[in-house]
Amino acid sequence: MAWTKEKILTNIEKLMRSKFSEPREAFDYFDEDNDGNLTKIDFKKMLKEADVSLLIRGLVAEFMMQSFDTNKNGLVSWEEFQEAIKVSGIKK
Ligand SMILES: [Ca+2]
Ligand SMILES: [Ca+2]
Repeated sequence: MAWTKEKILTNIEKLMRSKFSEPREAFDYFDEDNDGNLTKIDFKKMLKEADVSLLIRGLVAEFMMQSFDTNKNGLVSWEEFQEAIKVSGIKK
């Protein structure tokens, strides 16, 4: 099975829909230390829960960090996360 960007987004969308009632809930769930930011490690966890293959998890997490983290501080804030969801077309 090929892991395209679309397939990964579809899996994440499915996870969001099945497990959380809104994006904020997902964000807070993966923000384990509650500092209001997601790290690359948090994204890896998200990808694990979205059943994305372990082989590409690190790569995809890196890609997500780079595209979500618009101010390039190495963290994804709630504002950046929200914006990324809007742009990617992932619905709650
Ligand atoms: Ca955090
Ligand atoms: Ca940031």
